[in-house]
Amino acid sequence: MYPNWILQRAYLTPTRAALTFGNNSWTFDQIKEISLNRAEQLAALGIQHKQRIALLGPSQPRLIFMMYGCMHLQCEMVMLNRKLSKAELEYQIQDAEVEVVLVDETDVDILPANIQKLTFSTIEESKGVKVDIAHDWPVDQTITIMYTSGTTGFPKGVRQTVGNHQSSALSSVLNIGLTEEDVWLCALPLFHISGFSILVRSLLYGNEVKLYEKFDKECAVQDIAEGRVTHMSVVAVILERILHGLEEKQLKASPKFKVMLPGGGPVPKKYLERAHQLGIAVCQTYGMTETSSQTATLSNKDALRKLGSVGKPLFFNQIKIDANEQGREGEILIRGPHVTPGYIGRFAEKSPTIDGWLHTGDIGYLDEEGYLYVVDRRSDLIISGGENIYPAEVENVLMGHDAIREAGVCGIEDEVWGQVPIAFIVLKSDISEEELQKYCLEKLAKYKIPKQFYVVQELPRNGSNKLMRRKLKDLL
Ligand code: S0N
Ligand code: AMP
Ligand code: MG
Ligand code: MG
Ligand code: MG
Repeated sequence: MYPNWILQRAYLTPTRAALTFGNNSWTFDQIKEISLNRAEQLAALGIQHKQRIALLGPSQPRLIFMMYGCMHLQCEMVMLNRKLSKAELEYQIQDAEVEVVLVDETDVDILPANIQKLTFSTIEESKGVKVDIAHDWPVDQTITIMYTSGTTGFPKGVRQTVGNHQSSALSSVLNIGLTEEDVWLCALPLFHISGFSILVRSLLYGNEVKLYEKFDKECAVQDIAEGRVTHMSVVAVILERILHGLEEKQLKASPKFKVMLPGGGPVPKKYLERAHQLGIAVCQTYGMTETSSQTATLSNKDALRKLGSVGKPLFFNQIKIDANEQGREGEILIRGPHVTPGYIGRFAEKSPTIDGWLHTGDIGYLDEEGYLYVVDRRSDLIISGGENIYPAEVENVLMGHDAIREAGVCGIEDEVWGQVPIAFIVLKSDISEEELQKYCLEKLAKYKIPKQFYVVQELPRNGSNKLMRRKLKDLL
């Protein structure tokens, strides 16, 4: 058993700053009080101990208080991505067998109409009832469930347990270090593990989180240049915007700024070099939903010597490469206490590991000193601005249209987003680009909609009629 993180942190350091949002701040004790109140209010509205619920809302303190209220009730929290279409949200809500979605008023219209909802205001304004709050949590208790796309085209709900989050946070600090004076800037979505893991680290170490509702270039540049924050997690697009902002204003990072943690996809070497020129200590990291964030991270000391590497595995973790005899490159396999015990819903029976090793589908190699390089992403995964797009998912949607006989989707390089999807379609009957766009908007998150549609006579297929996605680009 492990202590309820919220109660334990408030007990250890009640008066320490926990959270800042705009001009408002909360101590750990205040957060405990508010979240206990939420737990009582949720219970009064019929939310049961250990019930699986879903959450949807912008990154504001009230979302965090709601999540912590759920955590006191030991609920399993399905974290919904605000960028998804109604159809995609409906799939996740049904797959997770969630009965009720706790939703911020502003996001009610994002949800399908037929879903049972409780708005944050309803909860915040209700009168609570006394509930038993667990002071200890079992290591295998599921805290969060996050959906990540799959090669089959159906997103999988990944369990992230007490043990997964804790070992992730612990190995993170063993590597990059953290003190009680540190302030971690959280501008990544809380529904992704990149954002949520910042909260877990804060509860475990007692450091402050500065929360942004969404990434804001001007504010981030000021916070970094003036030393108001010490750590920040970013994806490549965000890193570039910050670098640009600093360069534009001829500013440098404050010496108080300690670590920039870019991950979630490849980071162009140019960005890393520019960051160093601006005095930013960058530690490139490799991690995923299935590992509750970082698995390997490059130390700043090695940042230039090992430019492009994602570093060595963190203390509790092991990485090995499933390479064939010819070369040192192969699939990256991961083992450790941060690896998910499994999926929920339609993939519940599918084990994420084989003999304890998570098969990532990413291709990489370890150099002679044991540093990991990621050379190619999982199977056909497209990463646009840190958001994942599986071609199969988009293809399934396209082929669902009556006018489309076949569809093939792949990624192309993009200056802004790293990569964007494009589609090749074989038509059954005519369809306008406009109609196609409208249809896609109903079914897919905006970032998943192909930037270009190319009508072709046939798609490249192999002898067994399987689509050869890697050959799609040759059709251009
Ligand atoms: C990059 C972000 C901030 C862009 O969003 P922005 O600028 O706020 O855009 P909007 O105002 O919302 O929309 C404007 C237009 O741009 C389109 N758009 C938005 N996002 C994308 C996108 N990603 N790709 C393509 N287009 C996009 C909108 O549709 C809109 O279009 P129009 O104008 O036509 O309406 C935002 O995308 C963002 O926050 N991205 C990051 C998401 C993220 O956190 N990804 C990481 C997920 N991976 C993990 O969690 C595992 C790895 C991990 O844990 C980690 C990752 C990073 C750092 C550290 C760690 C760690 O291990 O700790
Ligand atoms: P997600 O499913 O959103 O958690 O995305 C995780 C995936 O992002 C990994 O499996 C990799 O394909 C990719 N990824 C994460 N970090 C890096 C990195 N530093 N370099 C290259 N790819 C990365
Ligand atoms: Mg994923
Ligand atoms: Mg991603
Ligand atoms: Mg069809």
